[in-house]
Amino acid sequence: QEYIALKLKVKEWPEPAQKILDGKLPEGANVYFIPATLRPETMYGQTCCFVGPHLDYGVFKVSETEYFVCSERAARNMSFQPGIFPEWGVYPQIAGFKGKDVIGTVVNAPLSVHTEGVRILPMETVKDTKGTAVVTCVPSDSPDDFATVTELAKKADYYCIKKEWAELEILPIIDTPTYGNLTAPKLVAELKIQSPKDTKKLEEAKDKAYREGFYKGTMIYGDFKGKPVEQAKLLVRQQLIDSGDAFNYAEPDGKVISRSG
Ligand code: ZZB
Repeated sequence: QEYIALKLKVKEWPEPAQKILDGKLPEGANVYFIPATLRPETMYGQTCCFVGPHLDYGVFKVSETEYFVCSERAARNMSFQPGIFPEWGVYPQIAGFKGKDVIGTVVNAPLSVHTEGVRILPMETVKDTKGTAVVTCVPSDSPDDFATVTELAKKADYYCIKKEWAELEILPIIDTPTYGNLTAPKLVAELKIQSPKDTKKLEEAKDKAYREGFYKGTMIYGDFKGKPVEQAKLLVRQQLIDSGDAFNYAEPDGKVISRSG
């Protein structure tokens, strides 16, 4: 699985995270949350970024001034890919926390219309066996993301967040013949998906959204407005890599590289 890993730079930590990180980072260090995505062309529509509240995360040193937040498993995989960590197979961890410790962190999401920054929010269905265990949220085009932000806004107190963190404007970025320009909200309504726990229906919605968006979608926002998604995907990917805001991240087959092997 060939993902693109995006660098979301931390602008402001919440108090629990500040305590955990106290004294562990050099002056002027930049820390990035690293979501893995298959849909770079949707990055304009990022409204937040998810972590699994009960999952473990590490802060890994990639250079004197750059630190990545992701699962240990992902850092290990990255250390065996060129151009990420300086030393092959080495991924120095300087701190660790649970996802819930960083809820509310403000990060800068590259290409997002929300240039003021977006929040790190909880998503119960994030898996730490896939990608980096950090998932950037595009509610216009990902049914899982739309179902989760809807749930978070509805039960903000229960999730210990501010309602407005989950209510950033959802921008149309891709037009499709079947679902219009807000594919995910449309599919969530059509399939009567009530919550992020409707996993079966969400699986179906994701499948439909992928196929429609990728093969029939047209960009209606950004530098490649008017181009088919199939082309724009490669162009946005390259743009993000050239600007230093992203890098390639390949997911090895779990059976080939296991934690013990
Ligand atoms: C932004 C985005 C925008 C995504 C979209 C999807 C869509 P797949 O096909 O099952 O491999 N993802 C990545 N890592 C995880 C994880 N650890 N746990 C849960 N979800 C994760 O799914 C890859 C997609 O699943 C990734 O691409 C990421 O969300 C999420 F408009 O990033 B995506 C129709 C989907 N649309």
